[in-house]
Amino acid sequence: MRMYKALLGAAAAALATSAHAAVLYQNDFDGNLAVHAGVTGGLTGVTTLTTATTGAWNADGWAGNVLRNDSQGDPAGFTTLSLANLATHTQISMSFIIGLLDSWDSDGGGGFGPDNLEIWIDGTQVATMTTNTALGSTEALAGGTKLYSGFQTENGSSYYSDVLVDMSGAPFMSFAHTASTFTLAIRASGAGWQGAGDEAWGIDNIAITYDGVRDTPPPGPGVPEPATWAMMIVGFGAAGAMLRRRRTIPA
Ligand SMILES: [Ca+2]
Ligand SMILES: [Ca+2]
Ligand SMILES: [Ca+2]
Repeated sequence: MRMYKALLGAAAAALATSAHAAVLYQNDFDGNLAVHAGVTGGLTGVTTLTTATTGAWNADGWAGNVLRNDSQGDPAGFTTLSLANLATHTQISMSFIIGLLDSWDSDGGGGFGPDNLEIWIDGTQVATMTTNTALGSTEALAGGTKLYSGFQTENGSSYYSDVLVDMSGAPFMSFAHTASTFTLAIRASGAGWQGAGDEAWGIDNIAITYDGVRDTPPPGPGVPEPATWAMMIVGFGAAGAMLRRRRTIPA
């Protein structure tokens, strides 16, 4: 009987994990905005948009409108995505492009650095980024992949390089999560942060998926997918063979 119970447990687990990823939140600032059914909330704080110049970076998804935060202070103002009433879920995966825009001074001296970008999830800072398009010698991209550096992607000037980073592969972008609320917050900080026309950061192509499933229609046994049926049949067959074998052993 223990074997049967184990197999039934495995079959139940297979059913539970057969849910497909759903879009929790998606925004390219060009009209493609999606929020999972029933989820409330959105962007707050600094939400100013500007337009990316036409160039090679457009192919990577830094295109059309991008959110640009050039607020001043140490720390500077947050751009925050706050979502509530998430469906029951266990996992969240994010992807977006970060732009470190204009003249970043990394760890530069003379009072112009450090310049930092902080990424926070649910009230905890998970990453710090910087680059040295002006002063200093440090570039730290928090596990993201540099897509482009060479022009200022908002005005086509080559005086300073904007650094565009695909964050999708960074380790903190996929994580276990079960709470019904979710917050992604990003801000600049550092004693040398000037903001305004000197340094800014931006974000585009936000895509956040999760394994959230609404309980409608009401939960029931459902119909297992073909792969699950195959696993159950193989499993029960193996258990039957084991029981038959056991019966043939002389007492
Ligand atoms: Ca865009
Ligand atoms: Ca600067
Ligand atoms: Ca600075």
